Amino acid sequence: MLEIRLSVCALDCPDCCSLLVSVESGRGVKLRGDPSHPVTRGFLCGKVAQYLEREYSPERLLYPLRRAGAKGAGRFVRISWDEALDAIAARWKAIAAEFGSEAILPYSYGGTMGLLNGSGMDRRFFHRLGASRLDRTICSTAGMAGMTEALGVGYGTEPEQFRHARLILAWGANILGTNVHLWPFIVEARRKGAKLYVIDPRRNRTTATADKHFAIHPGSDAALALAMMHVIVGEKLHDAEYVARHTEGFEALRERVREWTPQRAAGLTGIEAGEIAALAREYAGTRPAVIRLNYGIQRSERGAMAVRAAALLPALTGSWKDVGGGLQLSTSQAFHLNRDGLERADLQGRALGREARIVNMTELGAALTPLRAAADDRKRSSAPLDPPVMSLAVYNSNPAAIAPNQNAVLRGLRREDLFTVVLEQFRTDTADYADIVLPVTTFLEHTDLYLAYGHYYLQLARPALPAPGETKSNVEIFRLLAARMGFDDPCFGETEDDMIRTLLDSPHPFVAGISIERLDRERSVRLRLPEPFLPFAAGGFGAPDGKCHFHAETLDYAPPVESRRGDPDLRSKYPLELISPKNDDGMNSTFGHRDAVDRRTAVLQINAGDAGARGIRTSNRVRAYNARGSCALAARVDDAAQPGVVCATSVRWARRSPGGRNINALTSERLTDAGGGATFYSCLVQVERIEDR
Ligand SMILES: Nc1nc2c(c(=O)[nH]1)N[C@H]1C(S)=C(S)[C@@H](COP(=O)(O)OP(=O)(O)OC[C@H]3O[C@@H](n4cnc5c(=O)[nH]c(N)nc54)[C@H](O)[C@@H]3O)O[C@H]1N2
Ligand SMILES: Nc1nc2c(c(=O)[nH]1)N[C@H]1C(S)=C(S)[C@@H](COP(=O)(O)OP(=O)(O)OC[C@H]3O[C@@H](n4cnc5c(=O)[nH]c(N)nc54)[C@H](O)[C@@H]3O)O[C@H]1N2
Ligand code: SF4
Ligand SMILES: [Mo]
Repeated sequence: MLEIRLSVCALDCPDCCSLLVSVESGRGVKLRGDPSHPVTRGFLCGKVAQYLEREYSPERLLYPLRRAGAKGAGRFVRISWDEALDAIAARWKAIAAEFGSEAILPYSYGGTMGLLNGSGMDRRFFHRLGASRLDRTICSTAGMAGMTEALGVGYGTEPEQFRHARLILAWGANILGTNVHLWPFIVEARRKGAKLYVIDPRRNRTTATADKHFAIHPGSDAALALAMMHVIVGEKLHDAEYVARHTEGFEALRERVREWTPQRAAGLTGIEAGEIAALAREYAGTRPAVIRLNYGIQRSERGAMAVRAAALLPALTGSWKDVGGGLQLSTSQAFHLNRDGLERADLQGRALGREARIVNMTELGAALTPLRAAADDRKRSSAPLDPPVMSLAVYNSNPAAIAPNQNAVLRGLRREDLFTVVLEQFRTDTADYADIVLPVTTFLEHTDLYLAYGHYYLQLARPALPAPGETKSNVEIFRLLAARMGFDDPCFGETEDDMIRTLLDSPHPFVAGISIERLDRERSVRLRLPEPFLPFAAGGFGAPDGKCHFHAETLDYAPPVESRRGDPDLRSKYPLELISPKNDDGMNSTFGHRDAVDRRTAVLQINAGDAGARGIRTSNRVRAYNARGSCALAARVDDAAQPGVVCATSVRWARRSPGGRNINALTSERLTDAGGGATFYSCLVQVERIEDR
């Protein structure tokens, strides 16, 4: 008998699709996008259309495992849940007694966007334990810092309005690869004559279809935005009325951007001055004009400033007034749910009598190798940790593959005195280093509530498929661990539905009228926002006075240390700028077990001139390297990467790469200008051909 069940895609993607799961005798046979969902509109991306391959993969982890070989060797024996939970509880009690509970560090990120399994029972558990807190900076905190500085809040234009735009700027945004459900709205706009311009250092599927591609130097976007402001203000193309009513600090801004001539920006961005001026005029002169920023713009050392400067543009032109205008980086902060009630940070007080220390996840390598890190001369956000990290609890993440400075991370994970627990679906690079592996359910198998970061619909998913083997959800595992640790606070006895009710218990008008009963009926519910939603048409910015503050005194740009205009000593040794953007068929490292994904992430794109100078031809094996490490790849010589830039789409499973190192052996733990973010795309390397013997 064929039955259609509803679900929600939990992957770390702005689209947060609504799914239809065809189920036959308890087994999933097909996944489709829900045609009735206003953003999903009946289709899925290629990688999730095939998700049932992953769901039923023979590589799924089905039973708890205990390590039976050297760390990293990947040899394990099956144990029972009781043995696994008892072993973990006993070890954590011993570590807490000897070193203090902050010697235990949770490490999680985007495996699931579900609130309960992503930041629910786990947070309660680690707060009550008094573990170190993790600053989750690996992806978006630089951009969020920039947005917040500019707008005071972190949300913007809804995707449905892109169909009304006449000019669309995709800025560090590979829409066809990473945000494909925005695309139909862009197609609709272009059918009515809209133009799509893309600002991106490399050619990709999105630039290939665009009306114009501005091949900017990595990490120089703030200079471009400042020069656009120079033209807009200098030529009085701004919306004087909007600026007067809804912004603060315009006179100082006018002074500030005076020096940011297109000529000056041209030298920094690689985009000709005439092109910059024309772009600024067209942006200010076209209504509506909308900007899609994505996180690609903020993975550089100047990432926060890049987002901040770009986010000021629509306030200058008054574009926020237009249906189909404005800007979107994320929509997530409009979901004013009761996260405090879900996460229960107050439980730290029970454990420690204070808040626990914070460890930045981007600096995991340094956190796990404190002595080595202290010997490093580079500037760090914190001193070596005391107490040291003696246990790492990894879930929803694969740090051995995705974290920067991989050699430091792996050195840390190999420490015999580090007790590592990994909750996983697959035997990832990180699972190979675990002392205990716990098998978890997929999003098709558990209940969760989902906000989105690319639209304004809140969604509920119930299990669509049975959980295989002995898998359990993160929520259930942390509930069981709480019992083992003797935590008797009532919140550890809550059901998933209790937790959802807590989340919905919020006084904010955006979530008014949304109950779990309504979610069970409708599954996808629009936040209570006007249609169309124009967040800043009449001010309403996050600052107390409701205005957009230019703060011109701190608005500026200097090239990243690791860039073509950065540190001369580094540049002379490592003259190429490496970017490692998302693979269109992947999801960070989640589909690393697929051969097709592995092949695509094994390639280094290099410009013909740079390749020629090194005797490199397509298909040659090459080594990219710098002082942090090296990574072997297959060269592809073309002009997709501009001169001076090399590009490897990410993230390959390190285990499948020669030498067990992927591209993150090259990337650094240096942090962004604000927000403490990762700087994956500010990375200088040298490339050489590997001679065949
Ligand atoms: N298919 C697929 N989809 C995904 C993911 C995936 O791995 N694969 N990952 C998900 C996640 S975690 C995230 S955060 C989002 C990210 O979504 P995006 O931000 O769209 O993805 P990125 O590939 O990081 O960057 C987008 C583009 O920015 C360009 N870029 C790199 N450096 C710069 C720069 O300095 N300036 C400018 N202007 N552009 C630059 C890259 O070449 C890339 O084409 O995608 C999500 N969706
Ligand atoms: N070089 C380079 N490195 C990067 C990036 C880049 O562009 N270039 N991108 C960075 C960015 S933007 C991000 S967001 C990070 C992403 O880094 P991560 O958040 O670590 O993402 P994934 O690599 O997809 O790993 C997620 C893991 O969670 C597991 N998982 C899924 N659902 C569940 C669940 O319910 N429970 C548990 N316990 N596990 C689950 C999956 O099996 C998968 O192994 O990578 C960063 N690293
Ligand atoms: S990864 Fe993104 S586009 Fe693909 S199904 Fe999931 S939410 Fe939709
Ligand atoms: Mo991300």
